[in-house]
Amino acid sequence: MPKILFIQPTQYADNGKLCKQRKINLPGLAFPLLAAYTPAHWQVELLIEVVDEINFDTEADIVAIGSMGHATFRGLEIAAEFKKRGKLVVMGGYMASIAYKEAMKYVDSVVIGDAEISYPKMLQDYEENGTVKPLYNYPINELKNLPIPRYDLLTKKKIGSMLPVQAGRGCTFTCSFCSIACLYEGKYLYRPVDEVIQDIKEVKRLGFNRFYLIDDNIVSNPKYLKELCQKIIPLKMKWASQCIIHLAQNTKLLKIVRESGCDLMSFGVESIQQEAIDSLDKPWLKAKDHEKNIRILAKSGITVSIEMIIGTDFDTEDSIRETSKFIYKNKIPIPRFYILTPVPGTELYKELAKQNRMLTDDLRKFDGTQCVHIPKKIAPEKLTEMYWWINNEVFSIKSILYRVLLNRNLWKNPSMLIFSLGINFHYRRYVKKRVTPNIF
Ligand code: B12
Ligand code: SF4
Repeated sequence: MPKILFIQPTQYADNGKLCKQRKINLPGLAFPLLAAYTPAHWQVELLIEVVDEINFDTEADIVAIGSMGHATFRGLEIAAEFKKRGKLVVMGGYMASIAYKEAMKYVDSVVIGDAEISYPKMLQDYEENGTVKPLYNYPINELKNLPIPRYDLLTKKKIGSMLPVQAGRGCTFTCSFCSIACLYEGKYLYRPVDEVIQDIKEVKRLGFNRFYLIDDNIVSNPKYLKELCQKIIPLKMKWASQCIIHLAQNTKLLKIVRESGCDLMSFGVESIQQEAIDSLDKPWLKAKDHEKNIRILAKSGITVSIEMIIGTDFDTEDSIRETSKFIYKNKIPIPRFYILTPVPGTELYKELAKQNRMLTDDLRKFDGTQCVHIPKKIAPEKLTEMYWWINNEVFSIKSILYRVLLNRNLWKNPSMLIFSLGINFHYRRYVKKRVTPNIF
């Protein structure tokens, strides 16, 4: 019986050690989904390195490695070790897709983007010829008839309280810094509502009352979201996702989103300065509306998680201090920051490279915690210093207590209050270790 070993690598911390956790709260869906596409006569194993140890003496015929952000470098190390042992190694996921020419130097095969067509073709090639092609690139044009993911591969592990379910893939917007925009170029595909519901029912059957709806902007199609929510309501589940903050402005949609059990959403508000937002090709996002939108969402009962970028050409030491005040004043329960990182392949990278403003090509440094370009109004070293400053500031005990414990909206939902406290202290620990407060 042939065997495939899927590996989701972890990343390195500043001290050179691998990031490990007791459990994973938000597992990715790629491998459980690919496992469901694997013919029944194949044996499948999944290792998620943040909780599992890698067995380099595996009897697997193919080792398939994921590439999310800077964890890719650990992935390449793992690939090298398996190659040394004569294994056939393949790679897929965002980073390998965007930088496929680089990835192809290290592995036997790279799958670019969606793998629904490519992956079965690759296994077939292996069975017929004992080997695979160096590159598979078969984009899909619809997201229909996906099999139910092999959730059993996740439930065997130490995972938290939710499982992932996919609604859409890609995004209708094309923000200059975004890997989704780079890969999907404005394409947004969504699954038929009933297929999404089928997966949610499976999650429920497995004993979970919460799921994470994977979609880069779940309000892209309000009609679709409304129908989906209407069908989620009878299932009595809780869910989280991410979307543009404009959800706050659609009262009817927000109401049904809440009724369907959504209690946590992540919003990319990027910056408190409009010029900075405009410079990221996101002019439809209005900084002047941030506070009002956050208030509406928080009052509706949604726990607001926001993502912000520092290091645009409009950032200064002062603007970063103002950003910290903005988080505090608006009692944002779950804030996250990244240094503007021009990932090769994105419009932002092309622009900065053309202007000779890239400081390094060492992709190991592209982890969102180090400045790798030359911003106009702040020195790169100062920006990196301010990144850790703002994280230390917002994840200080004083700020956590004020934003979370003294947050009246969170007290209406004690489980989200406890969840938010837990996440904040978790991020605080990561910041102390100088690791991006994200993996959880
Ligand atoms: C869930 C998630 C997480 C989870 C789980 C991570 C994990 N390791 O599994 C958490 C919260 C921990 C996380 C952390 C991070 N994430 Co994340 N995450 C996501 C999210 C929201 C969903 C991923 C998912 O399950 N998608 C559903 C599956 C079905 O789609 P897919 O992953 O694209 O997989 C398909 C294909 O790409 C392909 N495929 C994928 N992998 C492989 C591997 C092989 C071998 C093959 C053949 C095919 C293949 O097959 C699938 C079916 O077609 C995505 C956004 C997104 N839209 O995907 C971001 C995203 C992937 N994350 C991203 C980033 C940057 C990170 C972090 C680096 C953030 C940070 N600075 O810390 C960390 C890295 C953590 C780590 N060590 O791996 C970026 C990736 C950008 C890039 N250039 O690589 C994304 C795209 C978000 C974004 N908008 O920028 N993440
Ligand atoms: S709206 Fe979000 S997911 Fe869509 S392109 Fe912009 S940053 Fe990326």
